[in-house]
Amino acid sequence: MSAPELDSLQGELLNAIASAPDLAKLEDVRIAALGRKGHVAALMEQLGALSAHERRSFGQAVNTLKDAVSAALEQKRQELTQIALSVQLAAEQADVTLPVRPGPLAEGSIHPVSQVMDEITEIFADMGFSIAEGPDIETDFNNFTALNIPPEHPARQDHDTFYFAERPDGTRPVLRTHTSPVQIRTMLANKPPLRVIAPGRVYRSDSDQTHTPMFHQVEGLVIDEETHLGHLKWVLEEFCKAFFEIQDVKMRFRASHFPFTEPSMEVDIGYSKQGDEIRIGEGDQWLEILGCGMVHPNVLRNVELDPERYQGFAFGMGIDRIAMLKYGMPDLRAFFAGDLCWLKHYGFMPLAVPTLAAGLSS
Ligand code: 2NL
Repeated sequence: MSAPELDSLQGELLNAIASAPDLAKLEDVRIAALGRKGHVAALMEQLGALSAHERRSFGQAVNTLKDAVSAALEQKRQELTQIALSVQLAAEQADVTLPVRPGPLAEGSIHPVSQVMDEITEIFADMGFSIAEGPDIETDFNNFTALNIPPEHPARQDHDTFYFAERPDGTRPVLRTHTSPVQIRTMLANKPPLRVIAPGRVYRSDSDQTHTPMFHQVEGLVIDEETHLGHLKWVLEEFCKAFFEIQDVKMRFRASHFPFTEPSMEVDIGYSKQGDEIRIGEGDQWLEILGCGMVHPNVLRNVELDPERYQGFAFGMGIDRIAMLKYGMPDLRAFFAGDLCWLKHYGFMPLAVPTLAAGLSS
């Protein structure tokens, strides 16, 4: 190949490099020029047929061409890389002002009853209570007899309680009508001092606008040698302030009657209503939220505790009702209807676990 031919080949190659539209096309040009079967390799093969003198000058000329092409290729490669990066950056631009997509976590939510149960256990755990659980199916002794509920008591009647068929040994299991049997089990299995709460499902044969046959309750129990009614009032006041997330709470303790406590009280909380909004803790209207009292000596005897030595208090409240109150849910029956719209609206974020430090429901 003559010198002018080499010049024209170099011109062609440089043109091809200059007009390569992208990195892939540039790579094609590089292979055609510098590859194993490319132009430069073909020129090198011609060297062997030349005289020593010609070989030297031709070799130099081919090397010059090779260097020129290599340099042009490298420069073009850098140019195209830069362009490719700019195109990619423009295409992948993120608009940080767009709202965050909720993602899969938003598809499932915590039921308000579970949320309120978690809030309540957090508050009492902070006061040093342990959380106790027991079975939904109970013995007649744990659910009634131990609690000083006599055989002829109306609570035992078939139309209030879900009884199972009589067992061969003559016993008749029940779906627990309150979580008190959990505390009976606790007292039978542990020595005082005791400080427990028992949250869970309970069952009564009752179904109308304001009652469902399964509902949720939390009960508390403290047993030691000196706990008295003053402690009970303080614990309940602290609970109400923490639960309703208010500084001050107005409470009223009314004398009442339960077979398992003596004395017994029902507790009302003060509220006011402005339009549709209920304000807890102030105002001159009253709402009953729980029942409580000092544990009846007969209950202590039934779990082999000496009432001359041990005493304590107990309380019980309905979770569903106070959940309705705190989160403004008007219809109890929606709680157990499994309506996805309702759950989405009233449900809580799964990872926002209630803590006193972070705020129970923030
Ligand atoms: C209410 C009233 C109450 C208790 C529950 C209790 C448990 C034991 C011993 C004594 Cl083991 N008492 N529980 C005491 C007073 C009231 O619940 O209105 N619940 C919704």
